[in-house]
Amino acid sequence: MLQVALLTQPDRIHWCDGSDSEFAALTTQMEADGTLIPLNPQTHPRSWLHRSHPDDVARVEHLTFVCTSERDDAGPNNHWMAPADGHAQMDSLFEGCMRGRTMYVIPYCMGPIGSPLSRCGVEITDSPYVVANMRIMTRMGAPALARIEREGRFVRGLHSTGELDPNRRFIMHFPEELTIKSYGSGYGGNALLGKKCHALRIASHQARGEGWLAEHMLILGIENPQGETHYIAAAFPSACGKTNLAMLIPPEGYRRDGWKVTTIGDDICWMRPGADGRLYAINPEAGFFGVAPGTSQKSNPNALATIQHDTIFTNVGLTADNQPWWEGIDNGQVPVTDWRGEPYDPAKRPAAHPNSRFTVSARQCPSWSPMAEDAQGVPISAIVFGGRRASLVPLVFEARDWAHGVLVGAAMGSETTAAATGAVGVMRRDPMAMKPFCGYNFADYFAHWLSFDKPGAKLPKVFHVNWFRKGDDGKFLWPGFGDNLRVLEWMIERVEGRAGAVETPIGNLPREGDLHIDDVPLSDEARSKLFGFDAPGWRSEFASIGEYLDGYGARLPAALKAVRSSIAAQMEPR
Ligand code: GTP
Ligand code: SPV
Ligand code: MN
Repeated sequence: MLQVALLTQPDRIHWCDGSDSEFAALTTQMEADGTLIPLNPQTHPRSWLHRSHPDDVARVEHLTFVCTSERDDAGPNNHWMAPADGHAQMDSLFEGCMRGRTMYVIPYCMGPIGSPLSRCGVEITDSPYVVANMRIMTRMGAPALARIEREGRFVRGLHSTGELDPNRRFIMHFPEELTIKSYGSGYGGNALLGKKCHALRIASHQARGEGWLAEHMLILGIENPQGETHYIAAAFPSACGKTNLAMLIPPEGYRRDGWKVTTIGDDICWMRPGADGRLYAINPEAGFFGVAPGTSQKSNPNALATIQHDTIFTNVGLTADNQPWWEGIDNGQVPVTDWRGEPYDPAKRPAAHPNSRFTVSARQCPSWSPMAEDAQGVPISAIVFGGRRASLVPLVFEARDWAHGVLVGAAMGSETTAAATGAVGVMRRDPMAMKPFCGYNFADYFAHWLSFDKPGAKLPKVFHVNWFRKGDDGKFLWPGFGDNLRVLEWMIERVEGRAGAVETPIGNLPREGDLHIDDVPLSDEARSKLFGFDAPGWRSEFASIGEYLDGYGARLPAALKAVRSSIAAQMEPR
């Protein structure tokens, strides 16, 4: 701490206690300097709009580094720098950067304070916006500090918004030292270091050594009419539907029959085997940093209810009476000001940035589960992988066993979104939705996943879904959102050994009759594409998966290669 202050030269140091009064003082100060714009107090009490710098609106994968002593330990999936060079580069940026500013010291805990699965960290930052967001997203303040003092081990994070110059911006990780240095961005995953930097990149590295998993997954509970609850963890890439699925409201008939969905987490999942051999999961976060565009009473009523008060909105538009607005909100209102603070002109830009977000406490969510505070975590019955695939990939299929499930995750592909800077809509491999977040070599990561299959293990079943299959007209073929429960129901029935399926080389697919979709209007094209297996298409997909995996060279586990080759061989025309 002292060293950091000597390097960065702040005028003041503030130790964050996480209290209400501290939060109130910070927001008042940010209202005064324009960092936060208060929203309409009648419609959105204690809520604000923050406009970020227009060049600082998303994660920057090309400026994100994993600095391990051996280059190969970071792997082809990460940008790498030698730790000494990384530190030198970052420290020269940090030199004197907090002059005239306040340095905030944020002790935080990722996960319930009393859980053995939780881990702590301290983020030092010069951004009061980061402090306010970390207060919502983590267990921040005195109880975290007490745990840190007891344990002595914590992740060290240093952050400065710097000049917000994209040419002087780096997000650097030193997993061997449990250290993060982030400079030049104030945005979400670049700056709230507890989130992607700690809970995924550093934690995944730590988890490998300690026998657990840190994943980019939502966690939800499904209670059936018999009152039995199954927990499901699902990995979808950024802006591909985790928040929406985690807060799913069952279709009407299901509600009438007594189905309930509860939310444990919407972005990150830490899992480890329990004494009974099952995987137990916690959500290390305490809030949601969710995508605003597309959130409506129709698509995600739970999210909309959650963000009616005590919410920070970043980069959304405004109505004439200071209500937040985004594309797809569909509430009959109109924006007058866009996310850059200029008069709204649809010819110029959308009102809300496509990666605009809300930060809100998870406790405000109507579907929030008390089990999210459970120190032992929840037992996972099924793991779901999925991406945005306009073509080829059916609605759902089931992996035959754990090793096949690991291949299904490793082979994931998805079209890129606005959550990271760069082109949108380009298909890329995003294994387990962790391409931007795995803090070590993917080859070792796949081996780590495979290692969970050992005597005594009672592993979840693994599935793959695609809510984003399009028809010849370019429109989504599956209604998605609440109707996704129909697919989750099939998974649970498969877990319980009740539902039927057809075997194909890529895994087990439901027949149309295995899903309750009688009241879902689906065209013949939709039915054949959502439930069909396109052999020639998958043959070339498997060739492409093979080429991708070959990029990991000799480190790639032989068992994974063997699963891929055997499926590819089954698909060869005879
Ligand atoms: P991160 O917070 O970036 O990790 O993303 P996320 O996976 O939580 O994404 P989120 O749930 O916010 O999804 C964002 C986008 O996916 C929005 O454009 C949604 O409208 C769209 N989306 C979510 N679920 C569905 C679905 O079932 N069908 C379709 N067609 N779109 C969906
Ligand atoms: C993502 O991009 O996957 C997010 C948002 O969840 S951020 O916190 O910016 O990483
Ligand atoms: Mn995410």
